[in-house]
Amino acid sequence: MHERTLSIVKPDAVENGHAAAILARYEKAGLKLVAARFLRLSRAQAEAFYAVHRERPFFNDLCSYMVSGPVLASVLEGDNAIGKHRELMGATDPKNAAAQTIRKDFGESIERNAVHGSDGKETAQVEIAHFFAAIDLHDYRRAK
Ligand code: 3AN
Repeated sequence: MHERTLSIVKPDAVENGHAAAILARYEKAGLKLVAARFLRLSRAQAEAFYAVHRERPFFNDLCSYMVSGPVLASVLEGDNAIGKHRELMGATDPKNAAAQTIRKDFGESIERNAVHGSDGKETAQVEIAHFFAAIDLHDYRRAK
């Protein structure tokens, strides 16, 4: 199924110089970039983005980390883009992530785990809207 998903290269991976390598993995896997933005989140933006985790014990630390430096947000498109992206990322905790996944290769810890990826169709839509307007998303089919 043709899908779109949100990726965030998190502050640790940007700081450590892995942003381009991570985007290259997406492209190599056949996911197309339809939008990208380099930005530093405000505290309010990070809290809104992670609102579903508001009650979790790690919420404050997670938000502090997400505003600690710039991130590279992008929208990826392709067949089964959501599942494919999560496969490329690997398990939340890099220690448990399979070999050759992004989190295994670039993640530092369960919190500083290099990338974010939407976990379903509805969350993808909501998360994409946190960073991009409809006009920012390239439509390859219409552009042809
Ligand atoms: P995923 O990003 O794999 O979908 P979620 O949605 O459970 O995982 O967690 C969102 C983010 O919260 C993770 N990417 C990670 O940065 C952070 N996180 C999750 N669990 C923990 C934890 N036990 N301790 C610290 N941070 C966590």
